[in-house]
Formats: sequence, structure tokens, C-alpha cells
Amino acid sequence: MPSHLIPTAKPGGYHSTNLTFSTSSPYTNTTLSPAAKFFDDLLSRIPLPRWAVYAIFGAVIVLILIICLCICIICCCRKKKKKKKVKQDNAKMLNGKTTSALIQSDVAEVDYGSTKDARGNMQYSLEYNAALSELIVGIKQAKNLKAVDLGGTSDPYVKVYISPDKTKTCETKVFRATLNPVFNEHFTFQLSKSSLLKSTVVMKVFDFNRFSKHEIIGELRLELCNVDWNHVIEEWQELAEPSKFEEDNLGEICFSLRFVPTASKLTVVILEAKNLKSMDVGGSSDPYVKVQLALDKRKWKKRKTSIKKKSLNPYYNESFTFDVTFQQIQRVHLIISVWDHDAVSRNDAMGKIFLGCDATGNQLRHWADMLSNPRRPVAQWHTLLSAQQVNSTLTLKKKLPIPSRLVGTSQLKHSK
Ligand SMILES: [Ca+2]
Ligand SMILES: [Ca+2]
Repeated sequence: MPSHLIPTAKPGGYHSTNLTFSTSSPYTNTTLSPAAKFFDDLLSRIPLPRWAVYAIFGAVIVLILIICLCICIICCCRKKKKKKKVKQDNAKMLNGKTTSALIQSDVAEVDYGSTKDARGNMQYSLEYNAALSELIVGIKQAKNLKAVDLGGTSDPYVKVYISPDKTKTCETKVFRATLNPVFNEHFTFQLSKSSLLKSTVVMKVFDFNRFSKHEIIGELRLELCNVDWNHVIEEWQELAEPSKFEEDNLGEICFSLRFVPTASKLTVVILEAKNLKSMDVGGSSDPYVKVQLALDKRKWKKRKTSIKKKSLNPYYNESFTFDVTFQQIQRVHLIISVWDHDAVSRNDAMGKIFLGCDATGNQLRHWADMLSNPRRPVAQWHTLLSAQQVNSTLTLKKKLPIPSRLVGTSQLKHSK
């Protein structure tokens, strides 16, 4: 029977040694705190001599300290670099720049630095040499550009071209990791005096990326018919949101205008359009034309042509007559827009232009011709612009979402 007990006692015995081991400690270390007891237990369980355990602990603590120190050093270095860069950029701005630039840079730091959607400002120059038919566009510098890269910076460069011609596109050098690049580059474009008045200089600021698509930061569009060429132009301008469409491939529209002051009638005849943009899957569009009048920049009257199915060169010859007095005509804007009709989805804007006393270029010429030739219809072709571009120039857009109320108020205002 004792022989029977021995084997069963073995695991029990093993267990009992475990017990005695654990119970022995309270006896031997009655003065130790519970935490010290726990560590003492832990150390006794590790199958290594005590000195080796202490050595490993020591090494781990030293390693952690070294890592912490490294992180601190890296953080300090980054902050110093940032400060240095800001100082360098400021120094660049101070060296050899005009006083206007200095004043502007201070203003911009207060104004634009804090605003959320600011794209930055750019300084450019324009000069026209009539004898050589040369337009010289200078890209001077930019400041407070929008940071688009992960490190809170950008790699800016500028693309310059003349629209609608766009035969030559020039680019500045890329400036790495700065929001205040000083480009100081000049580009020459061959441009006759007659085409100068119909042209727009486009300056687009991009962020360079080696392995991904370059991102547009902002752009400037300057209609050259508005420029006073008696002086060399050098000025700062705030970068605008880039337009979604290029204005040179939206097509053209032809319409005639006739104003009869004695009868207070303005007649718009939408004749035809050509080279319109295809908006539908089959490579075509279903265009119709909206003829809209605004009085004092408020939506006033609106008419539409019929829809021409599947055509990029539609012919309408549709006439619309509005009651407009001689007093009103000075305050009227005529907005012509081409839309693609869609049976299932929302209709899309394909292009737009506006005419009126404060229109520019070709549009102003047509309007002036109409006014100086009363009772005679004057027809002209116009290049369509993007709706976005026209809306931003005309600044009607804020009042457009609530048309019914505004029509009422404008009529009320007018009847007074
Ligand atoms: Ca970049
Ligand atoms: Ca359609």
C-alpha cells in the first residue's frame, strides 16, 4: 500500500515543494513589503543568476533613456530648421524688393496667413513692346503659398501661357520646400497688337512632386484689354481658385442684339453655336441656350431656346424680345449660357458669357455696337468661357439661389 502511495504522492510532492517554496517566503521575508515580495518571487522564478537579471534590467533602462534622448534631439533640430527657413525667406524678401512688396508682405502675414482657404499671393510684371510685337511676362515672387505637401510646405513653380492662343507654355524653375519663392524670371510671347486685346495671360502655380501628379496651388488670369500699356505693370495679386475648364475648347456662339430705345425693346436672336463640348456618353450633347437679363446685378428675366438633340453645332435662329427702357439698359447685364439637356440627370453648363457696360473685350465691343446702332440688329461670334469664370467676374452668384424673391425685390425697387 505504501508502494501505491509513492507514485500518487509524486505529483503531490512536486506540488507541495511548490507550495513550500511559495509559503517559505512569507516566513523568511516577513519585513518585506508586498511589492518587494512580488519582485522577489518573480526573480526566483527566472532561471538565471540574480546578477544576470540585474544586468539585463540595467541595459534595458539605459536603452530606453538613449531612445528618449534621440527623440528630443530630433525635435529640437526640426524646430531650429523651421525658424532658420522663415528667417532666410524674410531676408530674401527684404533684399532688393520694392517698398510695395515690403508693405504687402506684412499685410499678408496678418491677413492671409490666418485665413483657411488662402492660396497665397504672387507678384508679376507685364510689358508690351509694340515695335517688336512682344509681350514680356515677369514672374517675380510669391508669398504665403498654400502648403500642399505633408511636411507643411510646397515645391512651387509657375506655368505661363497666353489664352486663347496657347501655342507656347513657359515654366519657371522649381523651388523646393518653400512657401515664399523668389522666381525673378521673364518670358516673351509674340503677340500682335490686335490679338493683345483679345488675350488673357494665365499664370498657374503648381506644386512639384517627383513621383505623383503635380498639384495646382492657384492661378491668376489677366485680361490684357484691361491693362494700361503706358507703364510697366508690376503688382501683387491674390491667387484664385483654378478654373475647372480651359476656356479655349468650350466652343463659340453667334447671336444678334437689337435695341430700340423709343419702343424700350431689346431683342436677342440666338443664331447658332459651333465646336461645343461633348457632355454625353456618345460624344455628343443636347444643347439649348439660356438668355438671361440681370438688372443692377440681380436676376431679372430669363428665356430659353429649344433643345437641339445630339449636336455640337446647333442652329437655332430663335428670337427673344425683352422690355428694357433706355434708363435701364445702362444697368443691364445680358448673360448667355449654353446647357446640355439630360433627361435623367441634372442639366450641365457647357459655357457662358456676359455682356453689359462693364463687360470686357469682345463682349463689350458687341454691347457698344448695339448701343451705337439703335434699331439695327448687330450679330457677332463669341468664345464661350467656363460658367465658373463668368460667375466669379460678374459676382451675381450670391443672389442666384433665391431668384423668385430677388426678381420681386428688383422689380419693386425699379417701380419706385
Ligand atoms: Ca511637392
Ligand atoms: Ca445630354
